[in-house]
Amino acid sequence: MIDKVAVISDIHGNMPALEVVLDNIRARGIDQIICLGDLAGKGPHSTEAVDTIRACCDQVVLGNWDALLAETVSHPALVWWHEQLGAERRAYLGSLPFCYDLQISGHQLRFFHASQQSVYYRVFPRHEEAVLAAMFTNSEATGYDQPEPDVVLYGDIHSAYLLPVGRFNKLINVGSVGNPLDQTLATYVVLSGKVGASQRTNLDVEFVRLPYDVEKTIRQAEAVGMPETEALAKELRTGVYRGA
Ligand SMILES: [Mn+2]
Repeated sequence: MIDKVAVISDIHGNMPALEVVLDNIRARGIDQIICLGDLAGKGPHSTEAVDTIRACCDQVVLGNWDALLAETVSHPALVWWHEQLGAERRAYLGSLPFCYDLQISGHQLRFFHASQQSVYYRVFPRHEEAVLAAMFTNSEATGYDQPEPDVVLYGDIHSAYLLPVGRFNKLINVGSVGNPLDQTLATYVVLSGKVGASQRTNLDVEFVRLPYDVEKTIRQAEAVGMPETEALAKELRTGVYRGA
């Protein structure tokens, strides 16, 4: 019996994208969902995204936007999302753990948002080998209780990839559900293997890319007067980061 685990990240308040992904997960009979953070902010449906993720995910870890929006904010755009979420959802976001560890098919997997250091330390596949290798080490943020992983899954950069690091390790970015910056498709990963098994067998990694109604998200952002709607619209339509 093979277990299937969906790994989703960076929803950023985009419900049309999240709904398409969750429909796809249900259709595949996947029974476990892990979310790598950035539930809210940037998109128009922060409250619905937080409530949906909370209800349907087995594990959720903290993202940089979650950490930011959980705090008192002064930037005018951030205030809009901060107020929309309300105190109870902000407390939930602020309570999310930094990382999650799981053994599948004899592999030690670690899940976090951006890097082993911090939700604010961003790692791209073009980074030097030492930075990539450090992703597989224990740190103050991850804690030192768990064995170091040989497979790391993260989000944050909104661009999916799988890269071997050193001889034995695999670094996987699961891409973004609601704000993809590599293609204009909602992206997530399906892992297939034996959850909890210490014996080494095959761990399969599948990247899933799904079209969704981009224009619906943009129309709804415009309708509620969301800040920075134009920048988001450009990103959703082109898959190119606003700062690029
Ligand atoms: Mn993000």
